Amino acid sequence: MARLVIVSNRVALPDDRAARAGGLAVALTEALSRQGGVWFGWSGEIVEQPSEEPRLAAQGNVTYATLDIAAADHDAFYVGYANSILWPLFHYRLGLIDYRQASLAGYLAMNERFARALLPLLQPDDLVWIHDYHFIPMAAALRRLGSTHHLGFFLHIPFPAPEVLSALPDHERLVSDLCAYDLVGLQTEGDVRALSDYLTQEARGLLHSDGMVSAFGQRTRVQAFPIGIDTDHFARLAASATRRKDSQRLRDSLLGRTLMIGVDRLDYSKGLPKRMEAYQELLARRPEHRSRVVYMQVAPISRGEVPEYKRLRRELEGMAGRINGKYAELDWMPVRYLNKSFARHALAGFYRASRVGIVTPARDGMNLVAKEYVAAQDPDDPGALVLSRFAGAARELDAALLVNPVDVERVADALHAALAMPAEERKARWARMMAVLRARDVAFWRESYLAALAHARDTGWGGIRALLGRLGVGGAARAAPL
Ligand code: GDG
Repeated sequence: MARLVIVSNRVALPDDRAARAGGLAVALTEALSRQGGVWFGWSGEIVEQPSEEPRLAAQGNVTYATLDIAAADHDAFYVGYANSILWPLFHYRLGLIDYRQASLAGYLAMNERFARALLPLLQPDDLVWIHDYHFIPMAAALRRLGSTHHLGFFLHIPFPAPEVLSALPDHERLVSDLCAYDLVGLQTEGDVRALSDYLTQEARGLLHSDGMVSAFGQRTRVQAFPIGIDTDHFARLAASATRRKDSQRLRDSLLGRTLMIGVDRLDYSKGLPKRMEAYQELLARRPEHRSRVVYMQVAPISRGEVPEYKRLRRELEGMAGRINGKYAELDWMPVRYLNKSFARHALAGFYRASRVGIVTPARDGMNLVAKEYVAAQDPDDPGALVLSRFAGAARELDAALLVNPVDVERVADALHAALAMPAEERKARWARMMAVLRARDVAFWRESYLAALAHARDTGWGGIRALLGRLGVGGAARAAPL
């Protein structure tokens, strides 16, 4: 079995319990310990003089390799290009893009630096799986250094339509770099369509009947792999969490009222202001819910250094305050707004205690919260999910109440419908969603991706490149005709 090398911005180090608790981290750690390999990425540290050599830590057959970065590089690469240009662009928020050429230069330079540090750690037959928008140019950087490895990429966020993507200066370069991978994994068929449309319309590429795409003088496979969660484990966690202190404390505090829950990183893609508006609309139009429901929004602060996130935080504090100011009673607070994170088991218990899960992002690659909410429910008395049609998860969870999050009146109607939904309907919808989540859990996602990557190495251009690599003529591989 080939060794596995994972590259991601943050590495779930063995001593970081919080980072290792999430379903994705667990799934990747499992594959690493089965196949042996390396997890490589940023240490999370910003230092004055970062070393070019990664810091290594080993646990069993897995090596964790991390690089520190300098403050200026962090500003250009992470805050600047990744989170102030690519994140808003890929989430269709063109107005929020803060484009600077220095950010692009910093992004490319960091990818080169990470590629240079990674290459000496690689063995010829490794499967290299690179994650997310921070590292789109990593394969191209590795190839320039002579790598003939089989390189796979997975994008966790949406892939934008060609008209949106082409608003990015240097978009051709970004997509050309993406084509240096042997396999490009995206969340949904819609994302695959968007990238394929770009390649054929903007880059005069060709789609082949075997699912391969050729463009920019390269050949790659583009395929959808909707990410899942560890469904059965999360369901067990939620069932056992009901006996834990946090869940009991929450239930006691409700005094018999019905709980609705939202759990999101504090991010403008998650549609939080519109969600608050919809809740306010529900209270305004349906007075029967006043004093009877509580909306709890867990929103841990993220990317606090990006100005747009600071603005969003102030906006939400104002909105929650206004709703509470207008509707609160002596013994009832309509919104509980919590800018903090909770342990995973506590969260599982909160989902289970909630009659309604509200997941209304403006755009989301997948949205794991929607899946976790469903998995956490009591099969005998499940809650109802209100879900944005713009979350990747809406493709699989079509038994949820699907909404357009900008249409606050209809979202308010959907919240009402969820609160009023008879038990039989809740059970039927839940059973349909749970069947999908069981069949397509995170292990299924990981195994399908790795099988496709291994296949890409054995067939097509990937196989030829590997052969050239073994013969020691790797550097020439990229220039060969298709
Ligand atoms: C990106 C894409 C895609 C949240 N608050 C707490 C907490 N969380 C956990 C949730 C969930 C995860 O964070 C969030 O995942 P999402 O999928 O909802 O969103 P992003 O962070 O934006 O993730 C997204 C995902 O990548 C995977 O491909 O689905 O579309 O944007 O697991 O439970 N966890 C704990 N405490 C909290 O307070 N422990």
